[in-house]
Amino acid sequence: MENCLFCRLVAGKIPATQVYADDETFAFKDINPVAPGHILLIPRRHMENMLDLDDATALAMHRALKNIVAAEKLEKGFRVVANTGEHGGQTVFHLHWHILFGRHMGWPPG
Ligand code: DGP
Repeated sequence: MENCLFCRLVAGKIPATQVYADDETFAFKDINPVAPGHILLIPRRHMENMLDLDDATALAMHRALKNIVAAEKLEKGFRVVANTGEHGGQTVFHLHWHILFGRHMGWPPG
């Protein structure tokens, strides 16, 4: 999608610090980190949010997540967040999983 920020980023039209890539997914550092480690994992194919996620892409996202957790040595733990829709606080409407790590996470979230 031409007007989607993350589609443009996956296509290399917007610079990003890549941390992981495979045929179906792409991961990069968040431009506005809210934790010492803040990675965004996205499907290469455009889909708006979690509700659009098909089984095959969900598996690919989970596999990518596990690869990133291993590569980043996140044995102390991490948090995955998928802000969805207006009340969920989503601002970029291409599905993305925030992978947050490097500190203790508070609860409840804001
Ligand atoms: P959300 O609010 O959940 O839709 O998260 C969108 C995230 O995307 C937010 O944490 C900031 C990040 N972001 C927005 N624009 C860019 C960009 O151009 N590059 C990178 N690396 N991250 C971006």
